[in-house]
Amino acid sequence: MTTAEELAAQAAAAIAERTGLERHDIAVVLGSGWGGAADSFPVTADIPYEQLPGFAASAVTGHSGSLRSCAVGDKNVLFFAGRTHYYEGRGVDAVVHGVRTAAAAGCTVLVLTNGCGGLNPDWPPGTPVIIRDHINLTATTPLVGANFVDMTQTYSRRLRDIARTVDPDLDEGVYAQFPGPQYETPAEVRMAGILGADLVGMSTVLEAIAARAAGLEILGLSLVTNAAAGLSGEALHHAEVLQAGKDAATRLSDLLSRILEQA
Ligand code: 8IG
Repeated sequence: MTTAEELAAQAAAAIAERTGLERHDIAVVLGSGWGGAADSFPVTADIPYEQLPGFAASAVTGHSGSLRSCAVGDKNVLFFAGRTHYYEGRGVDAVVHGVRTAAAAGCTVLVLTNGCGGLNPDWPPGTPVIIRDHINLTATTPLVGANFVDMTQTYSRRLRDIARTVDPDLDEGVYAQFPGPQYETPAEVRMAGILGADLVGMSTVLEAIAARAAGLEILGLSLVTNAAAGLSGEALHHAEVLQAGKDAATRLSDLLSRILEQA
């Protein structure tokens, strides 16, 4: 039996070998719309997921499936281009394997990005939002046993302040993870709003839980790619999600690079 931690240690060892770097400092998970945000940095290595223990090629259009090591200032940054989603049915360990690998590779800071639906009418598609807190609507967790992780400060005050220094226009919101893969009904979106959510998506929360368990400091950044179901009167399509990401690409990549320089 290989435990989840052992598998992450194997992946971290493979990363060290392929990059020639004993450790990395920051990990960034690139979600829908954020794929281009790593393109401005010098690449040390780009490793297809199939070549790393425990990783699988991504099934979703717009998620490419490789791990890139880049130099950002004096920091070594791991960019996970493509993530495993809970709805793929590979289990919660597969969903958080990248996070555990980042911790095993030495990272102390984790930037989780995603594309999501927005509940606030002030946030049209293409608006980046800082995640202030989250609601876990998946009815599961990557943690097993009496592991009572404190989630009071899941999303780091320090990193949120850096993000807002970089872009004072950024708002903050509460992100709720639904299991997916279907989008919400309008009634489910209203429910999420009543519960205190501003953003609805299918990622990030399970990863944030595993990251806090591993002691990582987290920054969460959402790109609102669509109004949540029922708010715009229109149906939701994955194509509009991809288009919103393309339209926002320059702003997102500027935002992310300036945050990483200070993180
Ligand atoms: I991009 O409206 C994207 N991902 N659950 N709802 C959920 N996930 C999403 C949405 C959305 N948009």
